[in-house]
Amino acid sequence: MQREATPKELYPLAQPGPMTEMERFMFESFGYILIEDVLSEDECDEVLEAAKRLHHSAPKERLLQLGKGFETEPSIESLIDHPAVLPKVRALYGDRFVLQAAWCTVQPAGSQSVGWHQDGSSAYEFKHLAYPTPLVQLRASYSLTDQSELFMGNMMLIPGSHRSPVDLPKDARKEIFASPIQHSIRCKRGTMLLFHNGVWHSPMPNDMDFDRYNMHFIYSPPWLRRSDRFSTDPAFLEHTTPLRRALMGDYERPDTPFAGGFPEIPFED
Ligand SMILES: O=C(O)CCC(=O)C(=O)O
Repeated sequence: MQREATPKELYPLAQPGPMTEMERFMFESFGYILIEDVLSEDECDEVLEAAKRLHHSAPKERLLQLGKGFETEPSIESLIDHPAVLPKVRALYGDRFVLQAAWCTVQPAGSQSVGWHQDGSSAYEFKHLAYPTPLVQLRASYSLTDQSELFMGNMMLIPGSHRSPVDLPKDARKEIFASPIQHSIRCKRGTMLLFHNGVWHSPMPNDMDFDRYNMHFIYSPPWLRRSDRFSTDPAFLEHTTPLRRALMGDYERPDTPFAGGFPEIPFED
């Protein structure tokens, strides 16, 4: 089984902004793309401080995800429509999508939560909808702490596995090195990873003496039920921008026929 770091030449590296034809090809082939340096050091510091505030009173034993931090933390709110990333989301979904969840995730120092999975709902898995598994949760993950070497809580993914008609074998799902074709992403903090819900993935153990933080934003078609909140805090809806308000998907009548309940999202272009 592969135990070496994935050579960086194999990474599907993309640039900030609109999705190029090559980036689209890479996303469709691997199910993920990476953009480096989306956040500056200062921006990472700011979002990291916010992440630590959110997790302040939570137990630090294993992987823990806390939702809707954007409601109270402006630096997290500002990532909802980051100009490096949002055009990619639009390229994949068109102009009708929502922020289905935003999870601030810690993998504490000296802990591990290896568990290979596809994203979605275990109540009714997306792979039962159709083959290949449709894109229903598009995850933009910002690394807030350094993951430039292995065993820093890195994301591991199996490129192309969103197109596999068979599951990752059960006996591999708790293995760090689950498959010879996995990618174990080594990235600087400030890197953004965008991936398809069907891609099998897992966090790597964090052997460091500091906690690993990632900030995840999950974009979905407008009819998918939100998973980090039943509804968005009215105070947040009041003070945020029109674009972010629309991306919350708190429609007054979402179920009217012919999409009548889904107002247009006020993109600037
Ligand atoms: O932050 C992480 O390590 C990723 C967590 C994860 O795999 C998930 O939420 O599906």
